Amino acid sequence: MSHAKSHLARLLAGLAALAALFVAPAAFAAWDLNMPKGVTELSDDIWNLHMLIFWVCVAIAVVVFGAMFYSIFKFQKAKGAVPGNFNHSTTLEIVWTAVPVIILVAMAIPSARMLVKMEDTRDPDLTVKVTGYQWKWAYEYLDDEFQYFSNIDALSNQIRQLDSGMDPSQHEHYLRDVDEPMVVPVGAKVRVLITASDVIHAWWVPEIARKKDAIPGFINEFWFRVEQPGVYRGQCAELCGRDHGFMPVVVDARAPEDYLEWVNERRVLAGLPPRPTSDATVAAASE
Ligand SMILES: [Cu+2]
Repeated sequence: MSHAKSHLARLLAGLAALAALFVAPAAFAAWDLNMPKGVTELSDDIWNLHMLIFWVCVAIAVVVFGAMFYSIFKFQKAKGAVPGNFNHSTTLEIVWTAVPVIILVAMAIPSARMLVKMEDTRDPDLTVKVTGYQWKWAYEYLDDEFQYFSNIDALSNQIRQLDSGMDPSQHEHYLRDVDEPMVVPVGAKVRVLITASDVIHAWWVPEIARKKDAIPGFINEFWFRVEQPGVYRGQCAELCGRDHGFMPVVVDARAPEDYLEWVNERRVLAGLPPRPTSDATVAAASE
C-alpha cells in the first residue's frame, strides 16, 4: 500500500513540475514553444494572425472534443442509453455545413488581407538587389550605386575545414556570421529584388519573417521594415549545392543616421561622392 502511495506521490510531483513549466513565462521563453515574434512590421502582423487562427482552432477543438467526450460518458449503453432511430436531419446538415463555412470565411478575410500587404512592394524607402551565388550573396544598393559580396566569416570558415582541430563552440555565431552583412535603416521600407546567378538559392531570415527564392533568370521581390536595431541571422534555405550550409544571411539594422554614415563610407569606397544629409530615405525612415 505504502509502495503504491509513494508511486502516486512521485507521479503527482512530476505532473506538478510539468504544469509549472507550462505556467512559468520563463519556461515558455526557454522552450520556444511558440513561433518567434520577430522584429519587423510584417513579422508582428504574421504573429498576430497566427495567434488569432490558433485560438480559433483551440475554440473549435474545445467544442468538438467537449461534445464528443460528453456524449461518450453521458450516453453509455451501460447507463441505459438507447440509440435514436432517425437517419437524417436536414437542420443538422445545414448547421454543420454553414458553421464551418462561416468560420473559414472569417479566417480567410484577415489572411487574404495579410497576403496582399506582404506582396505590396510599392513606395519603398530603398531598394536592394540581392543575388545568390554558390556560395555567397551580393547586395547591390540600387539607389546608392554600390554593391558588395557577403561571404561566410573567416573564423567559421576556418573551423568548418576538415581536420581544422577547432571547436565550433569557440564561435558564438558559428556558420551564422558573414564578413559583410546587409545593412538597412530601422523604420525604412526596404524593397528587395532577388535573383541568382547559378542555381536556386533562398534568402531567409526568420526574425524578419521573409523567405524568398533566388532563381536564375527571374527577379522575385519582397519587402520588410525592421522595427528594432540589431543583427538578425538566417541562412540560404534552398539546397543549392555542396556548400549550401555555408552561406549565411546577416541583416544589420541600424539607426538612420548610422545607416547614412555607412552608405557614405560605401559610396566613397565605390568612388562616389557622399550623399547630401537632407536625404529623403533617412528622413522618411526617422519619421
Ligand atoms: Cu544557396
